[in-house]
Amino acid sequence: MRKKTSKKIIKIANSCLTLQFTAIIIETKKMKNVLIIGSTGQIGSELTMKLRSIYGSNNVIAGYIPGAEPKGELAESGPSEIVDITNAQQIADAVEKYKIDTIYNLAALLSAVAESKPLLAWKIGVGGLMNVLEVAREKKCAVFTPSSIGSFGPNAPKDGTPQDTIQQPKTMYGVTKVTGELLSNYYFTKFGVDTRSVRFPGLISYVTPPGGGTTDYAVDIYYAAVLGKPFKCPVKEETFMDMMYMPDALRAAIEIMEADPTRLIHRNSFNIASMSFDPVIIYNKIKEYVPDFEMTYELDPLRQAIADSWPNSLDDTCARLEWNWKPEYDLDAMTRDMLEKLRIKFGIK
Ligand code: AKB
Repeated sequence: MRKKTSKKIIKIANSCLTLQFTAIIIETKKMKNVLIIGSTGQIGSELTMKLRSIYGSNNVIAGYIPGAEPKGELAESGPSEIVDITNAQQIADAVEKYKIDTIYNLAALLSAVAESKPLLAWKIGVGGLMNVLEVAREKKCAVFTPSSIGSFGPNAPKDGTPQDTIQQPKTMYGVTKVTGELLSNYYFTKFGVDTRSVRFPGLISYVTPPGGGTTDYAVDIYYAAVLGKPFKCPVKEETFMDMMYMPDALRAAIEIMEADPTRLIHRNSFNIASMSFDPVIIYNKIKEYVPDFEMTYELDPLRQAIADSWPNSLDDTCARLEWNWKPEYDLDAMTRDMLEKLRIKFGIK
């Protein structure tokens, strides 16, 4: 009885805070001119469009590397600039030219591909971040650099992994993410650079496919279901990982940068979570809407080993308390939306 009452009070308090927070975003947008490094990737392509819709098309600069140029709406809706994260001068020039106050650093190799290219993963993830932080220190920019569930390793508690716990990843990806968190905190405490971050789970979206991640199967499975193909799952049953629908992830990336700094006890990086499932759970959910969908297993030993070293689910209490983080999509809502949007994308009735 007592438990129920206190839950209710927390719920009411949280919803009050949400209202108050929404008002703060509307009244005082802190980001004026934003540079996205890695704007054509899985997160960047959608975040750039979302930021343009909030802050104005000309105020959000799509940074890209040759060979990964913005296309279509992304190219037409606002300015873009070649910004290779491994080239500090290019970052500084873009910041100067567009009077940038906030940098979204989205350049990275995902977990599975980083295992085959560890030096490049370090060069981009850590060397690139140092370039961004140095420019940010000189030009007084705020910096968002995503971390990941991959920043934890097998020594962290598996379920409800706490905000502050052992981070001893076994992958190169995780090593770069933990290093990135430490460097970002260092630049905040030492130089006052306004660095902020969230630990993203596997991100699911119908827009730009991910490339080389361990959680990619949770995107691929929807494409197979919509295209009427059987799906070969690369990780085995009971492999639980945190996942999130892209609209929630984009909101998190924006809300953390707009959050009231006086409330932030943590900075780099916040656990955020919305759902955790294994292949059986997502398959059964899709089957509710696509009854003849079929899945078999064809294990990828690398992805399985990486997934086994990661948490099953994170505890995101600190993000909820310090900046009112709250996901909107659960597995069912995400599945309905993914299937609908992919059917539209492929012209399937
Ligand atoms: C990956 O699988 O590498 C990423 C991640 C969870 O950071 N999606």
